[in-house]
Amino acid sequence: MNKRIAFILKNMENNSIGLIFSGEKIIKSSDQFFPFQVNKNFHYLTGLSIPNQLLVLVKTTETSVLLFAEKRSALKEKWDGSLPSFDSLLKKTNILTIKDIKTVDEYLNNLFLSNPNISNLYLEKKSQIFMNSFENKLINNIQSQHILKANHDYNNLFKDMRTIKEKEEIHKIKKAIDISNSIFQNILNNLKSIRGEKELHGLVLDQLHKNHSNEAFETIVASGKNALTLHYVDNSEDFKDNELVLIDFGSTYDEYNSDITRTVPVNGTFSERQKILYDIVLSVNKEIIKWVKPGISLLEFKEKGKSLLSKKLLENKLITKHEDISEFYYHGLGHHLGLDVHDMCNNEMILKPGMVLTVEPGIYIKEEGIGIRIEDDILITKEGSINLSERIPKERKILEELINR
Ligand SMILES: [Mn+2]
Repeated sequence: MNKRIAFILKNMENNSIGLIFSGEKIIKSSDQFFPFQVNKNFHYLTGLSIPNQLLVLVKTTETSVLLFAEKRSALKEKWDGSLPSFDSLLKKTNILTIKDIKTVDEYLNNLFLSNPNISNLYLEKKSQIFMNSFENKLINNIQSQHILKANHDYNNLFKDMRTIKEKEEIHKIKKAIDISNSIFQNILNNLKSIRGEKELHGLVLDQLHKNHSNEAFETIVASGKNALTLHYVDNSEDFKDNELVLIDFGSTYDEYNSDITRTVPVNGTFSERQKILYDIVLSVNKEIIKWVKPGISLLEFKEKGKSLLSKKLLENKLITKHEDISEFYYHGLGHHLGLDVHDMCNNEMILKPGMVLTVEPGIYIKEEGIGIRIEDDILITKEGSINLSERIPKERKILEELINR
């Protein structure tokens, strides 16, 4: 049994059953589906990214682990490609009991019949479950047919495990960051010939695909005043001379993500005003990375970003009192990064070695139509932190040099 599944089982109460679904394809329109996104908790335990599967964990006098999966079918294969055999699922997951998903109702009925003491149900509480989904139906059936005294939220167990990354996970995040680095170098090389946001977005997509990667989230290419909108994803405007363009982009590598933001002048040269503002954000980005270490709470981390930024804005007379910072900086300093871009975390947990966080201070000045954000991905270590995205250029002079080369 793998140690992640063992940890979950160990922390479940006796006489309990837990269900973790891999997820279903979501309909986009008519017979079209969105690209499948696996439930990351399911992937974390199984290493699989296949829809319509279910992991069942049972803890009575003994424990059992079962994987329910779709069986291969010749017809389905003609339309959707082949599914792995149960044998290969066994090899990949080390889960010894693999059953046809069609038999799950029968299995559960027998289980409850032969184990009348099972009274705890573990699920991942989700913000949204689709009413007609297989998942929803199965959960409703269990809840209506069996008396379960407690519904437990699995997320609490996953949060503790998933926030501390293992070596292999850090390796995958680094791989995703490497892809982001090569994309950004490409952007700099081509920036002067790119006409606008859409074309730049196209370059990001092209480079992602060349690297066998995908967008970790909808890429933000925001020039000029568009950078004031944090979730600007239209990416449809042409560049105007002397503008900055903010690019917030992420790559995926084997379900892990990177999340990087850089802000550069479209014509290759920062104006005097842009220089001042850029250097404020860059210095805060660097100071935070130098300062952050184990023992700091997530709240302290966020407050530090705010206080450093407001100090610099005061010095530069952009604001007259600390409280005004919220006019110019209106998002968090960073978040956990991993299988999800905004990775799950226990907000109460202090920073510990093995956590991966983003550091992304920014300033946004409405009157001047300028938004600047610089985001790196860091690993918390015993001594402090390592900037995993160190190699992605952010020094003003180096950016200008690379754009104008
Ligand atoms: Mn981010």
